[in-house]
Amino acid sequence: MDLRQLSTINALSDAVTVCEYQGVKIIRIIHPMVEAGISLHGGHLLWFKPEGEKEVIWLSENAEFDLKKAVRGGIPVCWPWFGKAAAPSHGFARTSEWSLSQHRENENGVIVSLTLEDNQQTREIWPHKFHNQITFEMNAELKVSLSSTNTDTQPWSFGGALHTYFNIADINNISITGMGHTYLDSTQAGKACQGSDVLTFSAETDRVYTQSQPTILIADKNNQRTIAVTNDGDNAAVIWNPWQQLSISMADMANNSFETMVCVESTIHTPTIELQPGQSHTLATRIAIQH
Ligand code: TA6
Repeated sequence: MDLRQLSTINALSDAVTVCEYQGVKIIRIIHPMVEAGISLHGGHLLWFKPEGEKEVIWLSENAEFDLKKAVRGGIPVCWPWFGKAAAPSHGFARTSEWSLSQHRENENGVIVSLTLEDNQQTREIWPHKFHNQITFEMNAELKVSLSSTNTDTQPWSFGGALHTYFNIADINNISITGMGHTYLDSTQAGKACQGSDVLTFSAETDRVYTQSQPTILIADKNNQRTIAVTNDGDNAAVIWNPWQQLSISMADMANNSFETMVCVESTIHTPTIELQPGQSHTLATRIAIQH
């Protein structure tokens, strides 16, 4: 199914429409500068394509839209924890229903904001009150900002990630720079390791880089472009490719589709961030294409 071709159920403006796929509401952006899709389930960006560019974000051809699990690909919002720090893995935000709170557009692009607040379901998993707003600024670049506010009477701590899956031509012919040298290797139970300046891929890679530069560059040689990822409000950059064996074990990934994706994630890992009542924190990622 090509999600870009879904029929419109509600036109909100010239550039912003609502469509639906298997019960999942998708905010679709078709603007002279950019095309994008954002699922209200998970507050999850599914595709992003600036005019004249190939898809920047990878979405699995076997992605499952069932209003239960997180969609494989796009930008899952992992919150209020990263990974298996608690259950469910990567938190509940990526499987919660977000609300559209704002959309704006002009000739330069489109801005869409969604919100998620605590409710009975979230409090059963995590007993705190919060207000989350995620804002997608879409033009030739994409900026995603997740702002979390403590609306409770007690402090709480959180972690998470904007778990971006990037679309690349061939994992065997990309290199990543700017992620720093120091990392925890999740394929070796979080062992602290030292790497080199340039990261290339030839096996499963799952690393938490703790001293990244502000901008990480993915040189996608076969696509003749570089994707620049500038993260903010994070304390780690997670880089992940499952390689073949793990892909085969995942029902929502085609066996060889690991070849065309890599995750570079703006992450709050360790330490987590404590917010006092009324305090906010913004985790962001800015994605730009360079030729
Ligand atoms: O960010 C890397 C990671 O935590 C990996 O360990 C891998 O499990 C991946 O995320 C995907 O997790 P998911 O829960 O979406 O299958």
